[in-house]
Amino acid sequence: MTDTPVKKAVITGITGQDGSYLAELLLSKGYEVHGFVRRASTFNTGRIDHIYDPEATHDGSPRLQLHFADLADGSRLATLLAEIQPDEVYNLAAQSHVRVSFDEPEYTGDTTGIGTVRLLEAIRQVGLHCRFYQASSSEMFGATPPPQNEETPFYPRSPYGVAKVYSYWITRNYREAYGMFAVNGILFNHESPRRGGTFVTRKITRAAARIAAGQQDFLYMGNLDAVRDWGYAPDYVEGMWRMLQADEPTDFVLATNTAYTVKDFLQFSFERLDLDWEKYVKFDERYLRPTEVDALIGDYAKAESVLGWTPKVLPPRLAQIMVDSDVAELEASGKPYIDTAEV
Ligand code: NDP
Ligand code: GDR
Repeated sequence: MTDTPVKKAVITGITGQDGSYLAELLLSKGYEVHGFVRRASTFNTGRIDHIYDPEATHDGSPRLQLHFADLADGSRLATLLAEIQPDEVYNLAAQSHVRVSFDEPEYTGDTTGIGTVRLLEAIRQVGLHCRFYQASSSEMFGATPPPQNEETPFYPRSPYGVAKVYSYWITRNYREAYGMFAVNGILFNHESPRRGGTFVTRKITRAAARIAAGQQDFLYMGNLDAVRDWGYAPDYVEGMWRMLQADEPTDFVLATNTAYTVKDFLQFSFERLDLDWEKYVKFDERYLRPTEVDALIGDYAKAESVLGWTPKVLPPRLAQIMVDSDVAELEASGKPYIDTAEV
């Protein structure tokens, strides 16, 4: 009897929220995981340090291996892919902040858009027969009214959304032109205690924890009327994996089909700590976007019927999980948090 070969996966963006949860999931399934990390002058592996153990080996190699690679550098991507020979590639790397994409539209286009074709072209040039996942976004729907599903026309409202539309179509084009198993997961907002501090949910839950601890007086915010469909990141990485195990390559929406405003999320978070959010939140126009996405509500019926995927954690439970984590983190740190967020 021969052993089943260990599956190898590449994750770009492994240091981000989703990359860290996906790496945990794939390691738990026995994969050898190769994370691509961009070089920074400070450590950027805080979300994966707990799973990076060079001693955890199989056949003499660590189960999780990290490699320096930037989506700006196509030849580096090709070199690494040729060495690793992965079975699955998950492209999660991006300049992922919508507000920042208005400040850095060209950089966002280069990373969030052209970065995807660099990776696809590297796979093609190396001649790999791997499966490819592209982190597409509900931001592609933009101004098209909800509910949104796989058939909904795109109308992006930011340089980020426009770049994601490019990546969506180049992924479909490589599927159709070259027969690649390349799929788009069109994911609606998903959050967790590992969410970056400048996205609205984490900004709120961190501030609620600090205000309750007497370490912050006010929270400055932009448009509180935006409607979002907020899910839980660990549920969503499970859906990404299922997309690459499907019989046929096709695109899927992952969402919760719930609709809450930013105000609702403020209320869920502050009431967890017996606080009235209206006493603490102030408006600051710096947090407005030149063009806003008013309402995103996803219809995930296709993922449910084909992949058997459903979301498990919804608001308000999501907000409670994040607040509890931020309270625990603040207590563990024992030092005041200094807010330098500009976005
Ligand atoms: P994060 O912002 O938390 O993570 C982004 C990752 O991309 C980080 O690891 C970052 O590295 C890396 N990265 C950024 N620029 C480059 C580059 N030029 N080369 C290589 N790596 C780079 O995003 P999320 O985890 O929240 O999202 C994952 C993906 O899913 C993104 O593509 C995002 O646009 C998309 N998405 C996210 C949704 C959400 O609600 N979270 C919804 C729909 C789509 P570093 O750590 O060094 O910054
Ligand atoms: P979004 O997430 O733009 O939906 O993109 P974000 O949390 O940044 O904003 C959600 C909504 O909240 C409003 N808002 C504020 N947002 C931020 N960041 N800071 C504020 O102070 C603030 N006040 C109000 C925003 O205007 C917006 O309407 C996220 C990212 O993860 C993308 O990468 C991903 O593709 C989409 O979700 C789906």
